[in-house]
Amino acid sequence: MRILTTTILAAFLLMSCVQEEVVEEIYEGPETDFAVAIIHPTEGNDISGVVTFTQTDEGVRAEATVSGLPAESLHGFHIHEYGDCRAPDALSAGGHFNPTDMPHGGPTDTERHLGDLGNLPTDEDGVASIDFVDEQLSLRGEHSIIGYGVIVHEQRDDLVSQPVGDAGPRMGCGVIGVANPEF
Ligand SMILES: [Cu+2]
Repeated sequence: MRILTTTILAAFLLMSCVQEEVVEEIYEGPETDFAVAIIHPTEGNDISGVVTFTQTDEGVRAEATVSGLPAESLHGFHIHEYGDCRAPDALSAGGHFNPTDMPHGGPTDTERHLGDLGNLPTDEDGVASIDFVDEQLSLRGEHSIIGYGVIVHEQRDDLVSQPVGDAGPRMGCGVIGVANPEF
């Protein structure tokens, strides 16, 4: 009887060890070098666009083309904390992606939300095209941007006002997904 009890105890101990190991494994998201977000218009707007993110040795290269915006103007451009565009005004995407708990800033500031990508500048046709490398972004590890939201705002981000740069309502929303590298 004692042997049986000891055996059962040993089995329980072993099981709890195995369980702990599983719990301690940290999920770091999908391994990819290419991500993409399709920008859909919020209610009452007619913008559309594509944003791609490519992992490089220097950081993440962001390339965006967004059309249907007002001509010759600046529009706040951020990664937001939820990849959730369900609300007609895209407020479901929440605040800025800010896993390092920093104040709002511009993309070249050391103190910034990781999601602070600055502004999209439009041409005379209301089309914004940008291509830059963000040294602080990553498609890997615990601060990976995969799965979060991309928002295009109606107003200019002043890069200073807390917590969101006074960029106004959201004109477009997209979700950053793993891109097909062969597309
Ligand atoms: Cu924003």
